[in-house]
Amino acid sequence: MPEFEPGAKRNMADVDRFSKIPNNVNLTGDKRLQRALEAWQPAYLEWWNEMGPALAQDKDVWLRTAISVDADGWANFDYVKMPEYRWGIFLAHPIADRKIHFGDNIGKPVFQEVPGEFRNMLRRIIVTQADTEPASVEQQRQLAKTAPSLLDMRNLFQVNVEEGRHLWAMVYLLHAFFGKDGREEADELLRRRAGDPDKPRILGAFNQPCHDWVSFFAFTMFTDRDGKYQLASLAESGFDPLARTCKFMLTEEAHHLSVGETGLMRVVRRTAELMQQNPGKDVRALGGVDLPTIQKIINFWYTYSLDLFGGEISSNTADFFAASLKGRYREDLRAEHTAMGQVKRIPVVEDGKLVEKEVALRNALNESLRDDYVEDCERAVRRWNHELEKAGLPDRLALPSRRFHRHQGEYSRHAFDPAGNLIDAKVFQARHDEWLPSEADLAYLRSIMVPVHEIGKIAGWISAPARGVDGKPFDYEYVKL
Ligand code: BYC
Ligand code: FE
Ligand code: FE
Repeated sequence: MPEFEPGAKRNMADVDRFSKIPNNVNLTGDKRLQRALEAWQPAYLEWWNEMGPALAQDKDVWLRTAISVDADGWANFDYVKMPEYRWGIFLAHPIADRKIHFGDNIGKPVFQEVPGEFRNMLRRIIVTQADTEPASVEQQRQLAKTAPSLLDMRNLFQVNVEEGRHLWAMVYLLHAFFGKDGREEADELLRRRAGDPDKPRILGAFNQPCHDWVSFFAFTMFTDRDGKYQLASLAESGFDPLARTCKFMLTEEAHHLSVGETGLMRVVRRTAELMQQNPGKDVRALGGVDLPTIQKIINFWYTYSLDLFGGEISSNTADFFAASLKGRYREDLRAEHTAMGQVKRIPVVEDGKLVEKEVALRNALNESLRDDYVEDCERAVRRWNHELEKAGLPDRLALPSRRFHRHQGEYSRHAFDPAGNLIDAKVFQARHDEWLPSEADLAYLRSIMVPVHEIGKIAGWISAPARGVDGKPFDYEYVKL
């Protein structure tokens, strides 16, 4: 279905690889926009140097850089020093005569400009999305210092430069379509800081510390995966520039998710190996990550990531959908695109008991998207459990209930155990360290995070990946330290 339409007016220039800002949005054809973005660029680089990776900024890294959105251009590998990475603005090719396919504007031509009545709503969505990108780079800033291998270090840097590019993707939209307040929002994106009590990032997960690699893998597995579902919903948008931007971001996002999912799998595999070879012995005494600790890290990042979908019952999400700005996951595959006259049953707490409440579907779209996400996470957990099974171990990992440890939505006002039973807040406090990483657990993880910088070597708490990057072997010099 997607077609390249050579005649269209806007955003149709070929890729400009060699100007200050590589792009396929014809920046040279819009001098004002080009000047505004070129003025933002030094501030971005300043932020990158201050808040980007704290190691190896001056070293050659085997990185992929997008130089076009076509099959032969989006994964161009070479040695690059991170500050010289070509952060560019790339939108997926437009689809000829694309029509809005959900919500109240269904059937109308897609918006190429921001409809006045939806301006604030749209800006809020874009700013919220944008804010997560630099936040994650800030959270991961120190991790290279303790990378378990050069390949892992390289993967971290790949994720970081691409999150930087995703920020560029959103800042382009703010500058191109939102005038003065868009430019102000773009500046603010470089001022907020993950975890800073005075100027925190917008969403909860992006203010949590991520100081060890098990947490990093859980972050890319669970938190980046929220990104996949949010971007997929925005890729359906009736605001065409947003849809096309998000569509191309998703191409890069797949790597982040695979770093997380296979990363956790490699940790589980190593733990299973240690348990199998040393029956009855304490995994920590062997320098590994014990299963209860892995489970607690999963519990922490999974639940903070569940929060990123917003409240179970949300009029915001109904408004976004009605305005045709944010669709559902794979809206195109659904039989019905108005979400009217339908309900979803959601368990809520009433008079101290869990009861099911019927909610108009449009108000329950955050929860619908969360359903798709939870299913995807369950698939990954089955894969990790397969490692335990192969090692002949009876232990299994599991996702906690979506009511457990929530800070947003219906369940945030109550306490639940990992099975989803309503419990007293005092019980939750008392059992906190059983269910979530304690200070001691995190200190233990940090203690085993010793850097391994030799080519082809791997830390003792994780197994080596099955494959290298870009067809290269594991023992390739992914970072020239
Ligand atoms: N933390 O109606 P509600 C990614 C606020 S990740 C703090 O329940 P709504 C990435 C909410 O803003 C993807 N506050 O929710 C991953 C609202 O505040 P106001 C990021 C929260 O609006 C890894 C209030 O609570 N993209 O790309 O339906 C690395 C009530 O809101 C949180 C997006 O998020 C929270 N977790 O939905 C790098 C997409 N949740 O207005 C990158 C854009 C809610 O009352 N964002 N609140 O002050 C959206 O579509 C929506 O804003 C949300 C919230 C889905 C986040
Ligand atoms: Fe991203
Ligand atoms: Fe990502």
